[in-house]
Amino acid sequence: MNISFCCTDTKAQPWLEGLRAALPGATVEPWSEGAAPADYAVVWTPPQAFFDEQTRLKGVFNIGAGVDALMKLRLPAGVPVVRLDDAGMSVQMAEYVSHAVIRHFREFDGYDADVAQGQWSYRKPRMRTDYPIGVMGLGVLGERVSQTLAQFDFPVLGWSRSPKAIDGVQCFSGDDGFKEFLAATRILVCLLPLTPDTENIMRHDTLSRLLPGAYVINVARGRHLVDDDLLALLDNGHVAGAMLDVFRTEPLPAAHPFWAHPKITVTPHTSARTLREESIAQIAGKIRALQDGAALASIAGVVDLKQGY
Ligand code: NDP
Ligand code: OXD
Repeated sequence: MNISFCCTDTKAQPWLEGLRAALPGATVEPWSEGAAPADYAVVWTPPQAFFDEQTRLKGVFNIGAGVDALMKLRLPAGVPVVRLDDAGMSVQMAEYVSHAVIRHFREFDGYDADVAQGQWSYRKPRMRTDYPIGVMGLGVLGERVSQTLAQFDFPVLGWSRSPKAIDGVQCFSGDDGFKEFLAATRILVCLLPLTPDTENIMRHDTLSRLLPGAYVINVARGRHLVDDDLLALLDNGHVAGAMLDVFRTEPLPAAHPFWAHPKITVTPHTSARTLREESIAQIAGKIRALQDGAALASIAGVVDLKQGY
């Protein structure tokens, strides 16, 4: 069995060693143009040339949860694409979003500023009921995040394509539920996959529907958010602030207004990192299962190519 590793912005050696150790007997090599076609591919933002050379692939494993970069390519017909299914990301995402929510709700930025000036200050405690949190996307990550936030006694709402029932979370779905969801949300968390249906979903008319003094947390993809619309709503005060981990161009260009905006906190696409050991164990387990004849339906994380996630 040949496994080809084709991941940009990734140190290949530890992955190659890990995959070789987890799949003894397999040949695991980094891809280079003209290399022998592979049985399985382990990829992150590969070039089209990689797929153009593959004639016998049985599966493509993406070392991230989001497959938007793959969906832009011409993939070999009939080959399953499998994304990471949690692999240690949901707990990181729950940490990040809880941090963002609590930092905003408890006004820790304000306290930091006061302390920096040597001031011992108090702010009036806020009511949790005034800060309903709406999580867009209730998949592997969104479900864990919404359940974690509910543990802090915030009112939590969730929105997904298909209807869901999650303890402690008021669930909405589809186009019909979207406006109601937005109108009841003050802190908005985006955990949607990037697809033609979700691109630019956070724009002027949708963000305007949030409760006044809204707060925006984007941990999904930069193209979910229309940057200028967020800036305009921060200027007019409808949105009080934002914590953003993902951007249309990454790294965020030095001249981008988000860097220096006093109401925006920027982090460098780090809310939920791919954990190498967990990911290798997950991918190797799935390759072994497929080799042993497991049904595709039994493999978690197989992408619905029609839906694009
Ligand atoms: P999942 O596929 O498990 O969940 C996606 C959720 O979004 C599902 O609930 C799905 O609904 C919902 N959804 C999809 N399309 C729509 C739509 N048109 N309208 C309403 N809801 C929709 O993905 P994950 O939770 O694993 O990951 C989510 C995204 O997070 C990834 O695609 C990636 O972009 C991003 N991510 C970012 C990271 C970072 O470090 N910043 C790290 C990891 C992921 P339904 O349940 O009905 O299918
Ligand atoms: C992912 C990411 O999709 O890290 O996994 O953004």
